[in-house]
Amino acid sequence: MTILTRTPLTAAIHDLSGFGRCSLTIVLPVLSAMGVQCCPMPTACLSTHTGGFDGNTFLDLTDALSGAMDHYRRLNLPFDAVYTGFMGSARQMALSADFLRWARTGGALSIVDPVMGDNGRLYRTYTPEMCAGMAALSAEADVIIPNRTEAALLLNVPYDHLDQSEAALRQTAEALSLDGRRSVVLTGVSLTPGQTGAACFDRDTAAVTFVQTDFVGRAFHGTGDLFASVLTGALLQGDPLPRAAQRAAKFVRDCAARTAAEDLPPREGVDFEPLLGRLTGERREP
Ligand code: PXL
Repeated sequence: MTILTRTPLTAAIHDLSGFGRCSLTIVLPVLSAMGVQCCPMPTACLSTHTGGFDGNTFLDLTDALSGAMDHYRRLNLPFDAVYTGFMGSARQMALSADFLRWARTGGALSIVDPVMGDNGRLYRTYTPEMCAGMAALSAEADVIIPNRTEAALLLNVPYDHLDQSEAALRQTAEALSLDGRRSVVLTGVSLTPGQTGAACFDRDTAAVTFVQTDFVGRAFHGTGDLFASVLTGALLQGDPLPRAAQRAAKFVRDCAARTAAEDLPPREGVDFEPLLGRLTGERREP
């Protein structure tokens, strides 16, 4: 007789951007491929993401999001995780923090990608009030997945002050853990030229480990969302944090290498769809 494991259920609070591969257009297919049921809770609906396309439409969905949260609480949906990303307004962050608190009482893991900016700059729609809201939301998380720009914002230090030495990165990951209360996966970390990856503080072991892969030579939009989505799927499959980060780094590297070889425009994101099958095959059955 085959013993079936229950399909894990995660809420995914991110924007829906039609073209450009980011947020929900990455989160949904990746989690589905990894055997996780994804309940999308869109924060905003855009024609494209805001990085590299002019004139995108932006429909704020705060009221609809609030209604969806109320509905799911009334249904008492048994979320195994709540995974948040790009937010459209400061109010959404406060609503999401409430929702995370509720889901955690039922045992859900809270995973916050504190999406605010990249390469030392804020994304176009982010305000200082929203950055404060993101820090408050991150305080509710079991796991945060900041890039170095977001780490600087969360720690309230200038981006230029974040050192890339191993000792400094170790310290940054630990500082972001709020005295060991939350796990941290700091992305965009390069220990040696030509390499990229993450520094992971695992609250279960209190250890910092590094994952590194070769850097394909070009930065593409949406790699942070792809990394965080694979990491979330792997955690829900039961992987320890360092292994989940390793799998995420490898998948992003493979997709970026393919996209670079095809010479596709960076603003269109990474061409991950043809490689999704690699994630499907990795589900461990009991
Ligand atoms: O990938 C981060 C992201 C998500 N969603 C939207 C964005 C961005 C980055 O620019 O604009 C709408």
